[in-house]
Amino acid sequence: MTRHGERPIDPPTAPPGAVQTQRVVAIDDCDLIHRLLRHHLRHEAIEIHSALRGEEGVELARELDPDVVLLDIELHGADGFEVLASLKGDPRTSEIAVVFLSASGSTEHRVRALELGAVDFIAKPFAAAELKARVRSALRLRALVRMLAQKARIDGLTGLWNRAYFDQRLQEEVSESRRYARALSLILCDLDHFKEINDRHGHPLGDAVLTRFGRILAAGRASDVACRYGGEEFGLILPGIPAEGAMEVAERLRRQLSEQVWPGAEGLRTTASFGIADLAALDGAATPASLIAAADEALYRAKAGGRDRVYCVAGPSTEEVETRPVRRSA
Ligand code: GH3
Ligand code: MG
Ligand code: MG
Ligand code: MG
Repeated sequence: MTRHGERPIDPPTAPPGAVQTQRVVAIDDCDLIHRLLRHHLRHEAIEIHSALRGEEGVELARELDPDVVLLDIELHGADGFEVLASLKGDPRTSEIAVVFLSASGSTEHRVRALELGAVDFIAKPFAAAELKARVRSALRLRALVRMLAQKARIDGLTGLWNRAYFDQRLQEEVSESRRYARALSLILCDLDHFKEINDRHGHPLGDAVLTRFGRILAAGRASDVACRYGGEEFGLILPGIPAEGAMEVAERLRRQLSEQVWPGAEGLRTTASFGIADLAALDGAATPASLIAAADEALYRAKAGGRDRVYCVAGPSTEEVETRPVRRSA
């Protein structure tokens, strides 16, 4: 599964230090060096891939997304500095930890390599122990950078994706859905009278309600993208799902939240209002902003209609629909 299947509350990146196979691409024009590297690193929990030419190494790095590149300076064709510039200049490979390998003891070379973004330098001929130690340190650094990048996209309270990720992801999903004429729906939801919950039962309980609702949102299909949009507002991006499907999803979420019980907070009922927009219901020039505006409009109507309900704004191809709790007569 690609990045698109990641769940924020079940991060794919193991914490630094955890045992998992990391990948190393070694780029050197000397076959003996490749054999030595494999020999010295044979007991490390890493996969090693080899390239004899710089261009080939860059291709391999794009394809394999390795954690570390071990890079010779003196290569036939593109030299190590050119290879480093290509890796750093491409967002797909710019975060790989690059360690230079070189027979040249030149200070100028080392300084230039570090300035261009390499993280370390190993002098040839290398001792097995130093090679291992430097490769491990580069792998640790890479794991930390991955973890920080992951944290920067996650909401600290609920563990859902945060607003920054929501914006980026919605942009990607809107352009992909338009390109491949695929369905895409957006659900925006807002907890009802949440200020009153905080005021009556205290902020810690308010936080617990946010967290519980976050769990409910995250329990859907792996391809759904559940985000905390801000405060007590949440967004659910549903790739491949048209309005009717989104209505079912939202209705299920609405019911689940309203059925929650809160021991110790007598009389508390938690509900939310839901607004749905379907990309296909917007005109040809649909953008992330117009999709959000349509879902927001629907959410406003759900609030105005009495809260604890799901509303979907009509478009050329969708009916205006609303679902609300079924009230049993006494
Ligand atoms: P409505 O039904 O119209 O949405 O009313 P509301 O009270 O939910 O809306 P309002 O915008 O007036 O209040 C939202 C409240 O959400 C106010 C704010 O203090 C609270 N809130 C936002 N973020 C957090 C948080 O992280 N934790 C807690 N406990 N409360 C939060
Ligand atoms: Mg060489
Ligand atoms: Mg609000
Ligand atoms: Mg609210």
